This record gives sequence, C-alpha cells and structure tokens, in this order.
Amino acid sequence: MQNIETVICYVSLGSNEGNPEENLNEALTRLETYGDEISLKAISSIYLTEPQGEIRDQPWFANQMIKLEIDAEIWAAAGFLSTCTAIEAQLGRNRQVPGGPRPLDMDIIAWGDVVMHTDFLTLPHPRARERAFVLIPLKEIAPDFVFPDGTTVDEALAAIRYRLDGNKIWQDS
Ligand code: PH2
Ligand code: MG
Ligand code: MG
Repeated sequence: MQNIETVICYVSLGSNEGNPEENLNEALTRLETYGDEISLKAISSIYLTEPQGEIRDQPWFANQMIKLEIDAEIWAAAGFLSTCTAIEAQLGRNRQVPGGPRPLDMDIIAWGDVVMHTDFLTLPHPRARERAFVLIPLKEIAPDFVFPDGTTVDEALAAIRYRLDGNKIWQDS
C-alpha cells in the first residue's frame, strides 16, 4: 500500500468585516470541499477578540483556529499559502489597508515543525506566540502544541497579559 506523507498544519482564521461568523464558516466550507489533499481535523470555538497591532480603532475580530492534515507530496507550505490567499480574495478581501478591517484573514501558524523565513512566509508565524487570539484557540484544539524551539502554548500564554471571559479575549500590550 502506498504510504502517503502528510503534514499537520494550524491555520488561524480572522474576520472583522461583513458578517464575521459567516465568513469563518464559509472559509471552513471552502477548505472542506477543496479536495482529498486537505482534511479538516479540528476546529476551535469562535472567539471575539480585541483588535491588536497597529490599528486598534477597528471592529473586534472573530478568531478561530483549525487543524488540517495536508498531503505533503502535493502541497508545500508556499503552495498552500496561495490557496489561503485565493480563499481570502473570494471572500472579498482587498489588501488596500494593511492591518485594517478584513472579511477574512487566513494565517498559517505552523506547518509541521518546519522553520522557514522568506519574504512572503515565515514559519511558525512570527507573531503567533505574542497573540492571545492565536494562542487561546490553539490551546483549545491542541493543548500539547509545542513550537519548534520547545516553547509550549502555556509558556507562551504565561509571557503575555490577556483576559479571557467566556469567548471574549482582551490583550494588554
Ligand atoms: N489580525 C491582525 C491585526 N490584529 N487583532 C485581532 N484581535 N485578531 C486578528 O485576527 C488580528 C488582529 C492582522 O492580521
Ligand atoms: Mg493576520
Ligand atoms: Mg494574513
């Protein structure tokens, strides 16, 4: 029997324009129906999160983490990234305001334990471990997740200041 090489990939979904929950569900549907080479293994709850980064004055985000198993003989991380970019565009994303409101953002957080840095893709995601809106949904579906340098999700969360109340996340930083 053929031994198919697969890779486990974590993708953070975010939306704060249009109907955020509908946009996240639409992204999941598009991934689920993409083809045999992508299989959805786990889906976190949706969290409502305070905007982080340069632009704080924008609507709160709906954020979610998903775990995918991907046929690594077909896909390299860069190829899968262009699939994510295509789905973002299908949901109406235009890149006119960097860091501004968007109907859908899909960020590859980790691709197996690959560590890479190029102009268009850095793995693991360079800001993942500073962001409660990434770490808390990640912890929900992968409590034992460890970054390639050995940092656990709990250690990353212990290093930042955040507040979690039900499905709401605030972060002081
Ligand atoms: N994404 C950003 C910038 N800031 N803040 C929250 N809470 N959630 C996001 O997904 C997010 C953000 C850029 O991609
Ligand atoms: Mg992002
Ligand atoms: Mg992005």
